[in-house]
Amino acid sequence: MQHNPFFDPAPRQHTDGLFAREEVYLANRNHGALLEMLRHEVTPAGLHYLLNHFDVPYVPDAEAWRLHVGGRVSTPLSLSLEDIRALPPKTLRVTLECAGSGRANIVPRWPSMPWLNTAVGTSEWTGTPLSNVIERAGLAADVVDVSFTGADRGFDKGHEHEYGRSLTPDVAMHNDVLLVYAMNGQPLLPQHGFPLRLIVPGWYGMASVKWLHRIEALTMPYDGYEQVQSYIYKTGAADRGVPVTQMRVKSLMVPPGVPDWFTGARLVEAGQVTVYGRAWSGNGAPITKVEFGIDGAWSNAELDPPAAKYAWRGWRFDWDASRGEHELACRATDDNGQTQPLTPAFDRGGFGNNAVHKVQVTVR
Ligand SMILES: Nc1nc2c(c(=O)[nH]1)N[C@H]1C(S)=C(S)[C@@H](COP(=O)(O)O)O[C@H]1N2
Ligand SMILES: [Mo]
Repeated sequence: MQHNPFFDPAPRQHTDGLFAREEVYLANRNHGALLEMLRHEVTPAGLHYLLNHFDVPYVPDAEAWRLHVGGRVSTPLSLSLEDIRALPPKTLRVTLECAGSGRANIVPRWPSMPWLNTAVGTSEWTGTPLSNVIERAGLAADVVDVSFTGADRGFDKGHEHEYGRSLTPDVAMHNDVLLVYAMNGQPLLPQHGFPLRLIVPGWYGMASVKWLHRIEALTMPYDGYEQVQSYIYKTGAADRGVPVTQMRVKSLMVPPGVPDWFTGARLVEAGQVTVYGRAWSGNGAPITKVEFGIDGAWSNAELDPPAAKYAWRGWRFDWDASRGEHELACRATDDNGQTQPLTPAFDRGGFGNNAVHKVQVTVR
């Protein structure tokens, strides 16, 4: 490894103490959804959660942007946005969730972006299937992996890198994996990948590389930092781990009532209250059931009509709120029979926490 000033940082340790200044720094630069805005079926672009590892690249002139396609291809390409916009367009409504959403609710927690449970949003993503570009370049028969590199660069645990991820050729060639230039019908916002990003529907967000400027066809598995050292489920230090891929089944509710400014504690007036929420899963698996929990007793919520394949599904529950303290919860099940756990499983990096969402309320 090249010498760098962050080569041997003080190793981070799991903690269950107060949030550190470094976590607050990350939470200021990144942000989650506002749960009340789950009422929107498509998240307004400015309310979409944000997760950037490094600095947002400054791109003053999108027309000068080039996407380079190289490695083991028959025709290396250098494509402008105009070239990409000339390819057959496709729009998909896709729910994106950060694999670290819920990290701060795991005890002990990994010091990183301290997500509670709001790193999720749904957009109408417009671009062209990635397969259109890969076919034009032509993969050699011995290609086993395709890497995607963003224009943002920095360090993690002493490793300097541009943010990069890979997909196996079968996933990369799937018709729903998109090279995207528009979000909700508008050019991508700078923080969401302007001018060009990948969207890998059904997968946690880390696969959807922003500020995409290089695609490379490889004859060996890609060994970029974010692929092999970061997004791996691990239960212990010695665990070789399992790569993080598809999203796990999950649901969230719009907390009813009104909040206390500092604590966020909720106050609800007694009587009929409709509680709204959304549920989603990975791999385009439909949501088949959402249950609503009141002090540990579960009943079925009412589902909205089936949603777009990769988008969250709305649900509602009519709750007769009685005076006192209550714990509300929601729990989704998908078509594969997967159901959310009541409590999070431990994961070293804090990935894949799909435990049920609980909200404490006081009813007066
Ligand atoms: N180039 C680049 N792409 C990236 C990231 C990044 O830091 N750099 N973050 C990834 C992660 S971890 C997530 S969850 C999503 C977040 O996308 P959003 O900020 O548009 O919601 O982008 C992914 N793509
Ligand atoms: Mo993420």
